[in-house]
Parts: sequence; structure tokens; C-alpha cells
Amino acid sequence: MHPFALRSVPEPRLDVLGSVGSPRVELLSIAAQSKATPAVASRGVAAGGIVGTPRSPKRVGLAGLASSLVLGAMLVGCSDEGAQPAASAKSDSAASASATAGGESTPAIGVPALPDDLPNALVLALSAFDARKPGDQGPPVPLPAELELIVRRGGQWIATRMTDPESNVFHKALAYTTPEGEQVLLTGGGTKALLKLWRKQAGQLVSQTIWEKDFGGKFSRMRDIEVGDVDGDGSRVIAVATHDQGVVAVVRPKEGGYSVEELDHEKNTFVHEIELGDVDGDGVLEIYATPSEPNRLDGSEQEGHVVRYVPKKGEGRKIVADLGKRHAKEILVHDVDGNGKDELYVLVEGQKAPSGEGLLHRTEIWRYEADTPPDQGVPIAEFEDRLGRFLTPADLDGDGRKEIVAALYQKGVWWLEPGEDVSKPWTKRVVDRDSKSFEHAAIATDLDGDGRQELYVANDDGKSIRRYVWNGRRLVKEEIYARQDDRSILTWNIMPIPVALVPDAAAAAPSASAQ
Ligand SMILES: [Ca+2]
Ligand SMILES: [Ca+2]
Ligand SMILES: [Ca+2]
Ligand SMILES: [Ca+2]
Repeated sequence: MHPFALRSVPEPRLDVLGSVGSPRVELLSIAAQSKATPAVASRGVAAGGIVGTPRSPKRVGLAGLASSLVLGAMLVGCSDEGAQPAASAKSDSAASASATAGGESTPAIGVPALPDDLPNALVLALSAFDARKPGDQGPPVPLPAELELIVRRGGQWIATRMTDPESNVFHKALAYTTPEGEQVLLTGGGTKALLKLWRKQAGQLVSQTIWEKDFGGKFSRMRDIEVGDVDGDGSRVIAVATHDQGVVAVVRPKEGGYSVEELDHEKNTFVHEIELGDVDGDGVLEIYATPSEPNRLDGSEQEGHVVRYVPKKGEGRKIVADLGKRHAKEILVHDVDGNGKDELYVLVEGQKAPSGEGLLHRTEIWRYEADTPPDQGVPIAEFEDRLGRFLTPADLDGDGRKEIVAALYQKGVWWLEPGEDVSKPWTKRVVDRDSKSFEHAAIATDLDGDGRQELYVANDDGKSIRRYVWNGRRLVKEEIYARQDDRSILTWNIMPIPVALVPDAAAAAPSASAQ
């Protein structure tokens, strides 16, 4: 999958945009959307009805890449029983066109108001592969590591692409505040494995590599990043999961630079995920990680477990979840039940039946409190799917009680809510059956700043980024960005960042070129 050889020549620590081998920024698309989307109760509108008032497509000719979108905002049926099909969520261009004719005098129904400009943007960390051509042999060749940045400005969702030829995947990008108080973008890349800080200078992002490592195996990737006060001294420590030698590391800001401590190392082991939390409630953050055997994508047996490190107490690897012959690539540590202590949630992957027909195990979520024995995780949900790679904590309906959103490989996006007894199966409602992706990155975040979270999901199979927002009765679905090219894209992560960290596409236009 990642055949690019590692270069042995050390790279300069600073890259200036526009120089050879430097990041490139392109404007991808501007999605037009109605400015008038007043909050109106969904009175009289059947679930699945078209409720948006999309405008006709608008073209922007920057760099020959800009394209247009027709947006359809739709109501998503969320049965309280769960397992009910999402109400038909297809876009209806005829309805869109007629709605457009009404312009702003036609109020949208059931779509909460959305300001024209938002202070926060989304950053998506991607792998991109060229489209397969007839006769292509061998594994797909990864293109340079890529970020998509989606900003709402002037009543439009605007997408910008930034690529970094030093790696062939970005696994995560997030906002980070340095000890000096600077807001920067922190990225983790793969092959080559680079942890970088990006500062906005003259409208462009300029990188500083703070950790670079060839782990010595087949792949070297910075696979996941979490930031927290692991040392309990107020500093923002960066915890990193890597491929493929089982390295879990903490990167600490130190004396104006960054020092790396590798907490663990285990041959031929992939660590997919890092979470930070205080499950035992003693005020000290623990680090959770998911080492597993190298990936077997055929759905056969793959052993794994969830481990914990407590650097502040000098505590090394301890198994907290023993998954037997199964494994997990996604965990969540969060106080979902609201009792003041975090819990660990493990998205245990399903397993194909040896006969090849159906599943031997469904994908399940197991829940652990501090005193749950490693082999006695409590199943709170199961799904008729082979994989699930994304859990995000949420309070989408804004009632102050938290939920978990689970995004599965083939079987959609689900909303899980605990009942009185958190150890009993949780209430399961479908958010969107028609959303699919191998990784299926999702984030619940209050991008529009109205005090209530919205859900953003990368529907890679459908080449779209969708937003789901509560309208008082239901989640309303809106496509905020559609990928226009025929490359194969894997979205590994979505995070909110301040708009100030988004590179200025216009400034980069001279260096941008069509694919
Ligand atoms: Ca603790
Ligand atoms: Ca709790
Ligand atoms: Ca809630
Ligand atoms: Ca909001």
C-alpha cells in the first residue's frame, strides 16, 4: 500500500511554501447554499422531505479546479427504536431547482439557522490514490499526503486542499497551542513518519518537523495523536501512536523545542489509536492505546488488546482490555455517563465466518470502568458489520446528556444513548444508513458556535462530507462538500480548527495547477 521508500537524507526543518518539494495549496470548490435557512420546526414535513433551499450551482474558476455543488438538506429519520431505516435521504434536483426559484423568500423548513461566516473550519486528514486505470497492476500508489480544509465564508462552504510531498498520508491534523501561546496546526504523517507543526505566515502554512522517525519496519507512520496534560504540570503533551513497531510515544514541549520519549516498542505491531483520560478518577491522565497484529484486511483473526500507560506515575504497559482472538482499532475514553469519571469504550471489530458466509462475530462496543476486568468488557451495542473505526462523543440534541456516535464500515452512522443502567444495551438510533467509508471519520463539534454540537461525517464512498444538525425534533442532513475528482480518498480524521489556521488559497493560486 505504501511502496515509497524512505529517504535517508534529512529534510530541512522548515519548508517554505512555493519551494520545490513544499506543500501546495489549491482551492477545490465553493459550495453555494441558501443564505436564508431560518430555524423553523419541521411541521408538516415528512421525514426525508427536501427541506433545504439550495441555489443553482455557482462556478469559480480558480486554478481550473473549482467546481460546484447543489446542496440538498434533508431530514434524517431517527427512530427511537433504532434499526429503522433512515428516511429516504436522496437529493432531489427538481425540488432543489424549484426551491431555488423561490430564492430567499422561500423559507427552509426545519433547518436551523446557520451564519454566513463561521469562526471555525474543518480539517480532514487524507490518503489519496490515483484513480485505477484499465490494466493497472499491483497496489494503488499513494499520492502526497493531503489535507482538505472546509471553511464557511460568505454563506458558502469553501474547500481548500493542501498537499505535503514529504509523506504519503496525513493520519491526523489538529489545532495545537505551543508553550509560547501560538496557535498552530499539528499533523501526523506516514511514510515518511513526520510530526509537524504548521504556522501561518503570509497566508501560507510553514512547517516545522518536531519528530521524524523510521521505526525500522515495513511502514513508518504517525498514526494517531492526542494532546493533554499527561504530566499534570499544565503542559500540552502530544501522545502519538505509530506503525509498525508498536511505538507509543509522548512528545513534550521543552526549552523551546520538543523532546520525544518512546514509552513502548513491540515488533510487528500496529498501534492505531491513542486516547487520554482519567478512568480511575485519581486526577492523573492515563494514555490508552490499541496495539494489534499487522492488519489483515480479509476479516480473518487478528489479535489485539487495549493497553494503558501512566507516565506521571512511571507506570508502563498494562493490558486493560483483552479482546481474545479479536481486536480493535478504535477506542474512546470519555465521561459519557456524566458521573465525573471517564470510561473506556472499545469498538471490537467483527469477524467473517470461516465459511466465508456472513459474520462469526458482529462489530461490538465494549465498555470498561476502572474496575472492569480486562476480559469482562460489557457489550453495550452490536452492529451487523465487519468493521467500525470511529466513535465520537456527542450531545447532538443539546439536552445535556451525552451520546456516542458510531460510524461503521458499511452499515452507516449510529447514535447510542445509555439508559438508566449503563451496563444494559444502549438505545441505538440510526443517523444515516447511506453513509459508508472504510475509516468513516466523524466529529461532533460546535462549529457554528450556537452552543450545540453538530455532527460532521466523511462519507468517502459517496465522495461527500455531510453535516447533521438537530432542529429540535430531528437531525437534518446537509452535504457541505462533494469531492469532484475520481481519485480514491480515505479520510482518516476530521477536526475543528480556527479559521485563522486555514491557508489562503488565493495567495497560493500562482503555484496551484490542475491535476
Ligand atoms: Ca487516572
Ligand atoms: Ca463516567
Ligand atoms: Ca444528548
Ligand atoms: Ca452548533
